[in-house]
Amino acid sequence: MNGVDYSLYLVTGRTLLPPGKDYLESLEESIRGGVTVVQVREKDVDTREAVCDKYNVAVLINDRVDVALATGADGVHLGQTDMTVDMARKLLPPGSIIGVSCNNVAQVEQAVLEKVDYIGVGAVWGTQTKKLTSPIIGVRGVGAMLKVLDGTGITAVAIGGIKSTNLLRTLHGCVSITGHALDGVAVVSDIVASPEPGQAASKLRSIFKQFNESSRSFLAPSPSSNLTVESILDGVVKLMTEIRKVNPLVHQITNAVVTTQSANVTLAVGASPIMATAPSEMEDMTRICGALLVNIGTLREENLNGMLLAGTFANSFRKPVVFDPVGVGASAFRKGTVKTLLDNWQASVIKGNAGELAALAGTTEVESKGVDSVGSGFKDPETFVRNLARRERCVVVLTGPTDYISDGASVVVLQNGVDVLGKITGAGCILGSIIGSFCATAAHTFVVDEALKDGTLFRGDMLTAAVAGVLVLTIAAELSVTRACYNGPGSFLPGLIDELWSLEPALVQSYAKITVK
Ligand code: 3NM
Ligand code: MG
Repeated sequence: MNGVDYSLYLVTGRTLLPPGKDYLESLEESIRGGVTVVQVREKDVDTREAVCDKYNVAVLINDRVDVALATGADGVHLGQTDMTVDMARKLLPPGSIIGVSCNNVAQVEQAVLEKVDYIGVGAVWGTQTKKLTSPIIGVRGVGAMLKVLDGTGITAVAIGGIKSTNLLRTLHGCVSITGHALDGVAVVSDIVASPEPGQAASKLRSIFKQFNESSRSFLAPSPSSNLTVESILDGVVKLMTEIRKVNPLVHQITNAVVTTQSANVTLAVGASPIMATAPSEMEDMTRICGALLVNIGTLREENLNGMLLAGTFANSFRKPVVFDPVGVGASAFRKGTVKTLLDNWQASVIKGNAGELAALAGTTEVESKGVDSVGSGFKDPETFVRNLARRERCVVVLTGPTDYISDGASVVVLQNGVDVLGKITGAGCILGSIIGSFCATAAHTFVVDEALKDGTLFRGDMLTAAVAGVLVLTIAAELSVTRACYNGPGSFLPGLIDELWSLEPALVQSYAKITVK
């Protein structure tokens, strides 16, 4: 059976049916709601489900080639410990579909060699439905597996804990650096355990459709393919003018070292800070704010839940999220936290120094000492930021003597700044607050209700917002050291706040040392 639509792949699970719900009734409702392919995964299965024939939906049998043969099913789904693909192919009629479960890149490579029809990638989230025998991959681990399928024609669905509440994050995050996205998602409990399986299926299907229509390309709303220095600087000037009119609220979960100066800097650039951390107020905060900043400096266990909730709510309200993985390389706790946070929600901008971004990317090319980067940085910083942006599916800002900003297509290179920025604490952290302020401004023109109707995870031009943040901070810093009262790091910081307060857009346009690659 060719031309199977894998977009919504239902795996059956009789034991999860709500009390009083009949198995075939639930199945029929879910197919009417939008399920496109069904895998029968029952311990004592012996029938092909006639209801699937009625709606012309492909039926695959889990594991049991004998049952597939006896029932005339369209194919089988094999786990890593089930019968081999070769053996199944010998037993099944020509043209039968064969899919396998894959948990890592090596298993995908094997599946390619065996020329399977599709793979099920899982578990992508934690699940109660099946006792897992392999590690949870996480949304951000799926891209590397999909990349192996480039040019093979093999389709891929993700499975494990996928629900309507995390589907958009799943689809947006499960994309390779080459742009290879999922062909569909496989679901058990979100449909089967629902008293209204038709509605559950229809909700999942419509999110999938919206994703395909609006966010399948790398960054929504528009990848930066024809950016010029002039167009970026025009955008920066526009944001600098708008920020004072919009006065956006920027919700910041940041660290104990910089909280006051981050709030002051936010005010100085024309935005309003709110520094809330309690989990129980995260929904209200993200609802009213224009953007969220999450900074993991001075990380404490009791802040994790708030960070997790804030980012998740921000995604669901389509508010930009700026993430600052301060000192991520310094401890296993910070590394694990960054993985958990980024697997759960989509950042719009990730900002870090070379040591932090190297740790985030899992390379040892640049080392860190606590929160500081050691050595001269990456050999090829442009390729590094471009690939990290593609992998993390967001804008990446690599700070240092030269700053590199990429959305996965273009790389903007900025060379403003002064050494004394490295002699005050939290220069990087205040940059996060300023970028967050411009992201809020860039997203402001989009009405939330309108945003929620489509599959875009965040709105507005996050690349220009990040460039604006870096230019505004570094040029204000250059001006601060020329003041008559400047006398070193102590007088630098108040001078910087004053310069941020009075900075004219036209000055930024003329002082910017910017190139676009
Ligand atoms: N296979 P739910 S996870 C059947 O990782 C199955 O291979 C998995 O159920 C794998 O959608 C899983 O309820 C269960 O989380 C998925
Ligand atoms: Mg099996």
